[in-house]
Formats: sequence, C-alpha cells, structure tokens
Amino acid sequence: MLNITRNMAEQNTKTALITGITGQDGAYLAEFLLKKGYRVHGLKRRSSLFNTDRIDHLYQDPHLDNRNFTLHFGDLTDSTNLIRVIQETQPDEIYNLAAQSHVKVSFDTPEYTANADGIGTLRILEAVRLLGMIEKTRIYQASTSELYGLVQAVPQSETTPFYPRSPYAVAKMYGYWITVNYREAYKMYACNGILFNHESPVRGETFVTRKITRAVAKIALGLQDKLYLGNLSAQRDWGHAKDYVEAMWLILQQEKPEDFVIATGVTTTVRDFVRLAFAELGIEIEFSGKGEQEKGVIIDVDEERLAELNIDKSLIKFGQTVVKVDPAYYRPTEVDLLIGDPTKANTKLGWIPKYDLQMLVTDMVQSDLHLMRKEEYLKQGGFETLNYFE
Ligand code: NDP
Ligand code: GDR
Repeated sequence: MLNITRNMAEQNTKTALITGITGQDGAYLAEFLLKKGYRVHGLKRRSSLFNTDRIDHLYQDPHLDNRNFTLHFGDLTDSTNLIRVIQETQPDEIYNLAAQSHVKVSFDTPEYTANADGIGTLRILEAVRLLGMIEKTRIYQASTSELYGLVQAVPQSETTPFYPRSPYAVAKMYGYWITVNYREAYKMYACNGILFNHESPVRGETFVTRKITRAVAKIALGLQDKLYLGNLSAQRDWGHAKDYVEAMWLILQQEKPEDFVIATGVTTTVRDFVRLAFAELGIEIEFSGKGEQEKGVIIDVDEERLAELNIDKSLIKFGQTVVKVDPAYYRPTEVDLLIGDPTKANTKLGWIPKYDLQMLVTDMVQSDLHLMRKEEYLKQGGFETLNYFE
C-alpha cells in the first residue's frame, strides 16, 4: 500500500478527477498525483467482476475520514452521472482518460466507441461549463497519435494534418476538436495530449506489446507453443506509460492551455519488438517468408542468460516456430507508420522520457516472466483454476 500521509495531502490541496482510473494510464496517473499530494477521485465502471486490479494497492478504507483516494461509479455515456460526480468532487483538474481504447475492437463496436470516446469528451466539457466551473477546472483530453492515421508526413508534430483510419480514431478526432473548440469558445483551460503508444507491465493484454511479452515469457517456460500476430510490419513509436502520465500533468500546469505531442521520436516494427522481447530472455529468433506465410523461428540461445534467469534450456528448441501470422488480427484499414516529434514538449514542458525502448522491453518481459512463473508454480502444485461448471 502506498504510504500517503495527511501532511502530504495538506501541502497541496489540489483535487483531481480521473476518468478511466482502472486503465493502464489511470493507474499510473493516480499513483503519480497521490505522490504529489493531490486528492484523487476516480470514475470506475460497474462490472460483474472486479476491475480494480491496477489500483488495488492505492485503495483506502472508506471509513477513514482523511482519505485522499476515492472511487465513484460512472460511465462516459451517462451525462447526469458525470455532472453529479464533477459537482460532488469539485476537481481542479480533470484527466479524461476513459475510452474504448482498442483500435481493432472499434471496428466491431463503432457506435459505442463514438459515444464513449467522442461524445463522452463533450459530456465532460459540457458538465464543467453547465456547473459554472470554467474558471476552476482544467481539463486534459487523452488524444492520440492514431489521429495521424494514413501517413501525411513524418515525424508527426502538433501541425501535421490528421487522417484517421478507424472508428476509434474518428471518435478521438471529435474529442480532439471539441476540446479545442471549448477552449476557444468559452476560454476553458482544456488541452489535448497527443500521445503516441505507451506501454508498461500493466498494459492491457490484447495490445500488441503486452501480447508479445506475455507470450515470450510463456514460451520460455514451456507454457505456450506459439504466438499468433497480425501485421508485423506496422511501425510504432513506443514509450513507457510512467513517463507519459508525467507529461499529462505537466500539460495542465502551464500558464496557457495548449496541445502537445508526447512521443520518443524513435519508431520500431512489431517484428523488431518481438525480436527484442525474445532476446531479453536469451532467445534469438529469425523471421522468414512474406505476408501471411511469414514466421519466426528460434535460431540460437544464450545459455548463460537462460541459466541466469533460471530458465530450463531443454524447453527451448532450435528450429521451433514460435511466431506465426494470423490474418484475423489484420485491421480493415491500418496505420502503417507512427513516429512523433516531441520537440514542443521537450522545450516548453521540459519533458524528457526516462525510459528508452530497451528499458521498456526489459521492464515488460521481466514482469511477465515473474507473472508466468507464478502460473507455472501453481500448475506444478496442482492449483490450476477450478472449473466451476463441470
Ligand atoms: P485502457 O484501455 O487501459 O483504459 C481505459 C479506461 O477507460 C479503463 O479504465 C476503462 O474501464 C475505462 N472505460 C472504457 N469505457 C468507458 C466508459 N464508457 N465509461 C467510463 N470508463 C470507461 O487505456 P489506456 O490507459 O492505455 O489509455 C488511456 C487513454 O489514453 C484512453 O483514452 C486511450 O484511448 C488514450 N490513449 C492511449 C494511448 C496508449 O498508448 N496507451 C496512446 C494515446 C491515447 P474498465 O477498466 O472498466 O474497462
Ligand atoms: P494501436 O495499438 O492500435 O497502435 O493503439 P496495438 O498494440 O493494438 O497495435 C499496434 C500495431 O500492432 C499491430 N499488430 C497487432 N495488434 C494487436 N493488438 N494484436 C496483434 O496480434 C497484432 N499484430 C500486429 C497492429 O495492427 C498495429 O499496427 C494503441 C491504443 O492504446 C490506442 O488507444 C492508442 O490511441 C494508440 O495506441 C496510440
């Protein structure tokens, strides 16, 4: 449990409301703001299973009278709920991170995605306006490099034209412009952070980096044979979520509200991310073939590295195909290349990321190795998940 004392809270009595607090960024941001002495309120959805794994370590007993971390049920599709929560919590800063954030899934749920990601942003802005809180409340909108979509120019900066390529990106485009419009029309302190992909050990399991790091750990421990992926040639500018939540906060601490690109300026293919993830565990793989026939095969191992990590070398087989392509993961329209230009953030915010790609890969692979080890021990001990339905 994070040790946040009342004294810290009193040093800085700012209040923040985070929508999407149960997500990757929400969790890192909550931790970051609590450490800064903020009172943090978070919006969480009602769910039939617990959905607070990422923030359970921040939980405070509701019976404490001096607690500074509080969760509220809510949903970005429910205006009256948002108005009530904003009125009750009186935030100095709102971080609107909630979204149906999966690009591929947005092709299956386009209307819901538009509602939550597009109109949801409007609901937050309108709530602040209707409640007469324009002077008090600053708003951060989680915009995205997906806005750039079909490549117009690289590296992408605050002035690069948008060309969204998915229902998700189109919904976020509405969120972007309605934020700019409310800033201009009502003089709101409302800003877009145009964040490029950022990952971490708590990244959702169906985003490509985490899917890869989990699979690599499982393959090394003999718990999985193969990893099926879609487009291996897509290029992304990947950073660490820990660095990126700091940028969100910095964006709201400036004198004037402005929009910022947050990125590392380095791009990598999905294929190279896979190579790096295996290499972290001392396994070298080589890709051959083209398109749907492309595959990744183990061609070498670093026995010292395996020994150092206590990985049983007999489970790693030369010539074993560990990566295959499954076109089911292709998207109807793809974003081929993202590489951000963070110059404005570097100079105006003084924001410089601490993690590079190798550090990110190490953090994620080592964390998943640890997690999968737990799974392995449970399996060996006969404690596999019970089947309640037999
Ligand atoms: P996650 O998918 O990890 O988290 C999304 C959060 O939004 C979860 O807390 C989720 O709740 C919540 N949520 C989803 N739909 C609703 C809804 N209708 N009402 C209320 N809450 C909802 O995303 P990230 O943390 O990675 O991203 C945070 C934000 O930043 C998102 O808006 C995303 O689109 C954007 N973004 C992310 C980037 C990245 O690389 N991570 C890059 C650029 C932008 P639950 O836990 O219940 O599902
Ligand atoms: P992205 O992230 O779409 O960039 O959106 P994701 O990790 O899903 O995909 C990145 C690239 O990898 C390719 N890919 C695969 N992707 C997934 N998920 N699963 C696969 O098996 C797979 N194989 C290849 C994809 O085609 C794509 O090119 C993320 C989200 O966090 C958004 O919310 C955010 O706005 C953007 O990053 C910036």
